[in-house]
Amino acid sequence: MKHDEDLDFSSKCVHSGIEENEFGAVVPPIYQTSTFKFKSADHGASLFAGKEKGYIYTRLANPTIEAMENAIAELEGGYKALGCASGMAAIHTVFASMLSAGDHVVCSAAVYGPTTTLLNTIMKKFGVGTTFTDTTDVGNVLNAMKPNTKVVYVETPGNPTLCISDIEEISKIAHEHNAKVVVDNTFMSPALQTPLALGADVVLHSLTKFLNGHADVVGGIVVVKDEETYTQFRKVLNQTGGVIDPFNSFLVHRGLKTLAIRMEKHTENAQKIAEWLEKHPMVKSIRYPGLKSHPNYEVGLRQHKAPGGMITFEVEGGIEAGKVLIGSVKLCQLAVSLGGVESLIEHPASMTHFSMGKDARLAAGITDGLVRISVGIESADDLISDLDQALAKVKEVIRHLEKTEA
Ligand code: LCS
Repeated sequence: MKHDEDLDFSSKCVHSGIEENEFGAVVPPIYQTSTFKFKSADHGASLFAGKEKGYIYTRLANPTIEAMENAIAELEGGYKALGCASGMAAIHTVFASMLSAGDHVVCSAAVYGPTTTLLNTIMKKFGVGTTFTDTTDVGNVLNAMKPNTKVVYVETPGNPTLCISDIEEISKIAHEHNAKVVVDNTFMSPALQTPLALGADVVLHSLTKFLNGHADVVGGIVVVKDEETYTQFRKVLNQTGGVIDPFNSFLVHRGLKTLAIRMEKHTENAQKIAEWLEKHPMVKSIRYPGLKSHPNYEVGLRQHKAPGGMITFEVEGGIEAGKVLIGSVKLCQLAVSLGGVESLIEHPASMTHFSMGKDARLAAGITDGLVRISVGIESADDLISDLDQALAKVKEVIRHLEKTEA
């Protein structure tokens, strides 16, 4: 029998975080309780004083939440994890724990829109400055570093441009400048990329996406490397209160069991669809980390195990044509979010990245015509035939417009 740490990733997905329980239940119970009874006044006081281990109150700790946290910490190769109410709560927990007034952050230009907004509004209000830069070029990271830079924040692949930043090289630069590296690993999941092994200090996720995988939970997670960081972050999360609840933790833990096979199928489908789209005459440009045409293809090959389930592309005919496309798909659903078993399509400029403003969007390469697909686990052929009929509609509309203009 292999030691736990030698198990294959797919075996870890099924077994991580599962402890023996009273009745031998194969699936751990849901402790849907806000509070825990003390055995005596002295016992309560001793738990509060940290003299004894045990549960007190679910905002501070809960066995169902902890089981899910331990599973993800193991999959990411970290020390421990902190379950948060959403991906944004995870990002806020990280910033609030690592930064003080007067500190500076270097952040990838292409990140989830509200991450940009959080840094530009709330963190700015508390005296934290940010330089946004294209982190796919490590030279830009070096140029952006200041004596007060405490955090280099990287999302890779970036939402929605799928640009890839070199975690190992960026970590070297950050560490030479006494700054820590935080990676948003939402688009890859630990099945495909483990940033801590590449030198990052903290990794976080929107659990809402691939980790849960079934579009029925909003949650977030932060994974850290050592006890000191864990204690520092846990204090902030306990005080600010943005914790995940037991039932959502249970659902995420259930979703994790199939993470390895889901990511295989997402990738297999996305690769087929991207190769098909790349050859389609109505597709003006396409970004997928598994295509050789991707500008950071080589970094991707070094850094991730597979290119994942996200594709962005632009159709001929600009923003209006893009709207026709997303309004014409039938199997793909027009919705934001990503990483679930069902395929979703959206328009970043008017939806997920609207809050950034046009200038920041263009600086990050998010053009108005860009369309993003989160490829699900349906049949790739069915998805291709859906996109084919939608692209045929785009062609019809463009022809019609050209005729009326002529
Ligand atoms: N990080 C990334 C890379 C994300 O894509 C998202 C959400 C978050 C963090 C925040 O997570 P949440 O608080 O929503 O759990 N991304 C979304 C998207 O692209 N469409 O809708 C949500």
